[in-house]
Amino acid sequence: MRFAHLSDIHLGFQKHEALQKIEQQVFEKIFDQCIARKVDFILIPGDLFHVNIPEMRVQKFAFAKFRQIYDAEIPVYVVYGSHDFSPVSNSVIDLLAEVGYITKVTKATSSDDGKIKLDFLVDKKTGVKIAGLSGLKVGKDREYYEKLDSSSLEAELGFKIFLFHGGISEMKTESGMEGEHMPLSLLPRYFDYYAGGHMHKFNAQKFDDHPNVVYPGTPFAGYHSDLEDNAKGQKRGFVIVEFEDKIKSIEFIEIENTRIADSVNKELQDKIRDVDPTQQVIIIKVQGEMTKGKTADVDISAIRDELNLKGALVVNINKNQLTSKEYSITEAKGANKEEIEINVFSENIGQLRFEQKNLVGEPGVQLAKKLLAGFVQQKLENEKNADYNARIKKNAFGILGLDTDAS
Ligand SMILES: [Mn+2]
Repeated sequence: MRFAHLSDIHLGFQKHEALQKIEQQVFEKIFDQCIARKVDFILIPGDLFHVNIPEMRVQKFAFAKFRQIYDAEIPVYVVYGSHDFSPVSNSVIDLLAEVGYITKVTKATSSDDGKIKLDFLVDKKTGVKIAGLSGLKVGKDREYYEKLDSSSLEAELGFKIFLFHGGISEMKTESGMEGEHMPLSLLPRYFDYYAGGHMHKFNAQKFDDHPNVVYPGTPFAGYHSDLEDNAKGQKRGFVIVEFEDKIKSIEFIEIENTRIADSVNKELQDKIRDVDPTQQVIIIKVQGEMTKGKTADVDISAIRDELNLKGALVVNINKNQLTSKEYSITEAKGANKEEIEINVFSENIGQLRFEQKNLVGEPGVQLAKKLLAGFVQQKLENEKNADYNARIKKNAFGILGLDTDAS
């Protein structure tokens, strides 16, 4: 049996259209994987939405996706996060629960002595017992947990999962974006799995009385700093847990979110929004090293157009100091086509690290030249595509000195 655990999706956070698209694509990919991997149920401990009532575009998207999960007969168990929380059940979470696409986990009653008693709900198919508490606005959480009647929760037998939304001191990271943290001891003990939300980076730890405390982190972004972390290569995704009567494995599934170039473009756009370029000479220098993507994808013309449109006198943008870890081709000049080609090869071959001597240096340039000549051969009249492809391929392998019999 297996379940998926995701959190802090923050649907509706992005204002920029290109980023809204990524926000949705990432969520779609996760749900697609949940269906493909046949998970028995999905846990979402909070901040599914960025606000309790997001704009209609976001709601429409979410309802369509949850409908798919519902049709695939995968139950979804949810608690509020600090962002989509509503003290009076005025959240799109409550709409989704009302139509039956998701189930709100928190079943709390207060007893006469001021204690808060939580009831379990039981997942029909697996028999797993689930309890949880919603995230509240800052500072209120701790009060709630202090009043929690833990003993009845701890005494319950069977495979148990606890959903919560909040920072735990013992799992604190350097990011400092999560606000207050509470000690782990406030969470009831002896659950098999603690499905956490609120912390935006994947974090899974084991403790004596709390065997598996897991935060999948945001799959894309819920703070602006998340986008910066993404640009620095922070892995994003969700978690899939295999279990029988005990946990068998906890796997972090990475979901590719953004091309680095997109976040550079976004950063540039944000920066120029703050300046009034009217009648000004604007000089922008972009520098640094991109961990992924190509420098060519950083779209300077869009920035230039926007500044010109706003009445800038002269716009001068320079990205010569921007480099990428990924291979990118530097332009080269020459008097004719052949010279340009050779210069491009000579300029760029230094980026390659191969042990084979014939692939680097001057021999490499000569080899590249021959290969290019091989590739630009036209298709013969009446030649079938398959025959043409085979001929070009065979020729290329021949130039590389590779045995083609196997192919
Ligand atoms: Mn969050």
